[in-house]
Amino acid sequence: MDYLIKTLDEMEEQFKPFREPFNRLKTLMTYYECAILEVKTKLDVLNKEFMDNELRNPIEAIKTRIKSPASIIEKMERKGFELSMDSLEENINDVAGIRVVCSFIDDIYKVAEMLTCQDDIRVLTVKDYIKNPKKNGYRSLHLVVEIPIFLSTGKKFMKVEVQIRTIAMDFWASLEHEIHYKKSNSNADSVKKLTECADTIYETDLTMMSLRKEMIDDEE
Ligand code: 0O2
Repeated sequence: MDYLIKTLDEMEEQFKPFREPFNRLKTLMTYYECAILEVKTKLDVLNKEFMDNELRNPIEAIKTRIKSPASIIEKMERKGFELSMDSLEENINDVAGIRVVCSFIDDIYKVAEMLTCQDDIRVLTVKDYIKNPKKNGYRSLHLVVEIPIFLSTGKKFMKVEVQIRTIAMDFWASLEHEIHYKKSNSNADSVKKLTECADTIYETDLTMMSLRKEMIDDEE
């Protein structure tokens, strides 16, 4: 027993240098979780108001996630960033991620505008992969925003990445993420087929949007 206690004491001593960074990381992750809650509440409020005014929800689903430590480290190494807590906060924009799935393409831009015009939101970057799709056909609107969270010690701005896309774009991206994204053994034929699927899906999205417009015009 004495032996065990001695060993645990030694272990505690050995792990001391890791305790401080580990606690800091845990706290930082909690802050990112709080930032997600803030942005998600804003989106829920907008969706409810939209339902009240237009009798439909522009937002089909909201998915949230905190990036896993393994994925954070992989990204920092891939992009050549220093592996430190400050570098993580500074360089990794998508530790807190929110994916907003909309019904129609024009809903994406409505939701983005309604969110970013709020005066406590700072927009850091906008990447429009719908107007400028990636070579593989990936389409989505990416916003990196900063939002204040109110802690007992004061206000802290946290970064959140908001990805907004249609149901169809989300279907493609989810499957492509599983089949191909980040995989090194890419096969030219499957890449080509995935791109063709993305383009077909986009055409369908455009058709769905014009069908909805025609229906609205007929009703008026
Ligand atoms: P994961 O596993 O989804 O978390 P930046 O953040 O601006 O410094 P980054 O991260 O290259 O640079 O930005 P970008 O292009 O906006 O991409 C961020 C995220 O978008 C990715 O995060 C993916 O979630 C998604 N994404 C981007 N391109 C693709 C794609 O071709 N296919 C799929 N399925 N998703 C994509 P991660 O961290 O790379 O991956």
